[in-house]
Amino acid sequence: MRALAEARTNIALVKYWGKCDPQWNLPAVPSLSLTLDGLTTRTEVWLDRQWTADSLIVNDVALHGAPLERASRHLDRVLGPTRPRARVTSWNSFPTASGLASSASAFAALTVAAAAAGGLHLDAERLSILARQGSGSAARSILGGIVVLGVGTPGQPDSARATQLCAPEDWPALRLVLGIVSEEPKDTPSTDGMNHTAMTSPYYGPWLAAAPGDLRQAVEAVKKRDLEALGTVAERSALRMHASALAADPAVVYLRGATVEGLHAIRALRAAGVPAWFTCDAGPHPKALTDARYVAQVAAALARVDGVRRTLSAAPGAGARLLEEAP
Ligand code: 2P0
Repeated sequence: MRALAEARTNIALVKYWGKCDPQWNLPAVPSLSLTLDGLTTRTEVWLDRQWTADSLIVNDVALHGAPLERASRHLDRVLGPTRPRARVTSWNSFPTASGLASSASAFAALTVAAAAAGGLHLDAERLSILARQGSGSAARSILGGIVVLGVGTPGQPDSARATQLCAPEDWPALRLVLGIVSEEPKDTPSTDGMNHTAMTSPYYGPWLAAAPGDLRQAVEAVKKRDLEALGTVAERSALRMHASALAADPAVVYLRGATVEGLHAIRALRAAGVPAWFTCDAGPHPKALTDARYVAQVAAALARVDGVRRTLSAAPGAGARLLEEAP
């Protein structure tokens, strides 16, 4: 059996940073994200009982070691330990080395393709729970538009899944502008960064305490389609996440000069009347939440920042979907 699926990456506006149960990959804080149109992973899963090992090809390069093991563990999770071996072939519509090839679109597409190839017809709730165990942010890429991922209950693998708050067509003018800083892989993978923050940062407790309030305000803002209120929470949540990481021992520092200059450029735009709010993930790229009418201005401001190599902009995108199924 063979199946092809696609999923888009997503950027959190209220950040997920920390797990309450690492074994089941359950988040310690709720998060809210925007699924991004145009930043797509397509993944084909081919299952055959005659094969003796799994293989993984990403953008025409065969991967071995840790990435292959992580994909194999995810296939076991979706299809059970007695499953046939798989050939997984994946393509990103955006450069893998840009630091945007997040695990979100990868594990969302892999979950949908693996389930279909195994003849399982799973609903979005089940797909999101499975995708989350591959990577927390992947739970959110199962759905389109603006998505909420809840907090988990330790020991209960089904306790955290994503739900859609706003479909892409319900806020079509929303945009995320991304300033691409470096094409280097990051030093600290997000899983390690958040676990180290949880173990050593004196600011991790305050981060956990502030997150539910940030989520509540973001949900209210989305319901009212209030860009200013949503942007305000998004910028605050991103900076609080980085503050907790910066206070770890030793510090987890994803920010680069261009990231901080990007933040100042976005704030300067705002002071001049342009609606734009900063966010940044476990990497150096400054990103801005804005409205379609201001994309050119925001992209130009980010492009002027020293160290920003180019910019991308994305509208709200659709959730993961199955493209083909074949015997
Ligand atoms: C987010 N990030 O909410 C946060 C903000 C990065 C910074 O979710 O350990 O790769 O696989 O569950 O999903 C990146 O973390 O972590 C992430 P795991 P994941 O988007």
